[in-house]
Amino acid sequence: MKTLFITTLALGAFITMSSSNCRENKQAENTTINDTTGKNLPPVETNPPNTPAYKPAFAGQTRINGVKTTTPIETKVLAESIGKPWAIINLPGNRFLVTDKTGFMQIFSAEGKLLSKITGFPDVDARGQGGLLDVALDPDFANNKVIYWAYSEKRDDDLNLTAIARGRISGDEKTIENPFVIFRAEPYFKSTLHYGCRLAFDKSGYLYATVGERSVMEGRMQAQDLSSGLGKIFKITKEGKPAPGNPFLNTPNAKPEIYSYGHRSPQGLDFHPVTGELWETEMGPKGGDEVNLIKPGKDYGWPTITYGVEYSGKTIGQGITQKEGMEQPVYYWDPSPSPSGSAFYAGNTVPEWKNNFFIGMLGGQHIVRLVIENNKVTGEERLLQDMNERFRDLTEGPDGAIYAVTDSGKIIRMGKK
Ligand SMILES: [Ca+2]
Repeated sequence: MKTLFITTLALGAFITMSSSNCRENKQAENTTINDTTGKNLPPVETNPPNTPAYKPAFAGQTRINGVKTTTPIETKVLAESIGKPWAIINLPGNRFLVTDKTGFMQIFSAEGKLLSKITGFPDVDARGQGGLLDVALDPDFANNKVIYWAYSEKRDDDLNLTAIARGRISGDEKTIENPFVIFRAEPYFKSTLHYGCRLAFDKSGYLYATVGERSVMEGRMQAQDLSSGLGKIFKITKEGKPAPGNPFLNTPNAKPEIYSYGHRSPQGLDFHPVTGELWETEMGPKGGDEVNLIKPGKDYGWPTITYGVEYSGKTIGQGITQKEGMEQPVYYWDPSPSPSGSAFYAGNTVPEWKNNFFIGMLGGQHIVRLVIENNKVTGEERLLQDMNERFRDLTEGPDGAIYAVTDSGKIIRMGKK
């Protein structure tokens, strides 16, 4: 095991050092390899960047030192062929609630046994990246059985948008009762891409929701437009009204539900277990996937600034990565692993994971573990790379393991051996 590990390290260092890119060579020289602590390893990314001309705004903003979990970990496939899961969250009673993109939800035991299928949701537009997306429990769920979900809603004229609805799970846990839409991220658009939409409640009972810019040029430009609901993170009440204190309540023509703007395709959202701050993962263009620390009223730059380029290789806008008044990502990836659902690890079962940020990667086909100290990323690890799965979402279970769902329809548990 150890021999294999050192061989992997040596290979990684060789690939890094043999690259023609100066930035990478410098990092490799400064790296002290320590295989007993699992820290200070070479950066996990060894492929050349798409945009070598773009430099990070600060040290450690990309290609940070690698880390490796030293606690023995085991991985188990709990369920297969469950459908097209998009989100997994904890349910009371040591169970999981899993959404299915095609328009229903399922309840699973911690062992991966299907306990119930919940139907009766409003129709979803499941074309492309759309469908029944994220779900969140009402903070008083134990008493009221109310849930909130995000989905793509289609009109008769074929236009669609991201909508957020609420409803109650029936006593037999087979249907959704009294579903109704509390918020629509208007305008309606003709696109089947970049809906968002991740949901998260804060401790005060306000709901945050990410909405993408629909991947068409007109929508992209609206990410900077406060009168449009595209490319935004919203903060709303349980009734879908603007949260009190929202940053643009008094700005003429601005949507009062907006919390932050300038987002592209944000599919991960969670609160840091210690600081309570809101962290987001966002799919950027080619070479510009981001992790952001979300603050009220801030502009996260899309499409004005980005570390990525068009899929054709063409620069975006003026080809700039920084601008006064626009937030820098805490971390970015180039090439793009396409970050999806994410969760902080708040447990103690794997002590070295405490307060780390775990992110499911789609194109990258792994789970990333980011060590975060003082709001900076200080280490990165790739987990479950050998499974060849697109990891759509993940959550920390009550047993201190990570539970993930994949596009191939699996539920996977990764926890202490
Ligand atoms: Ca950004």
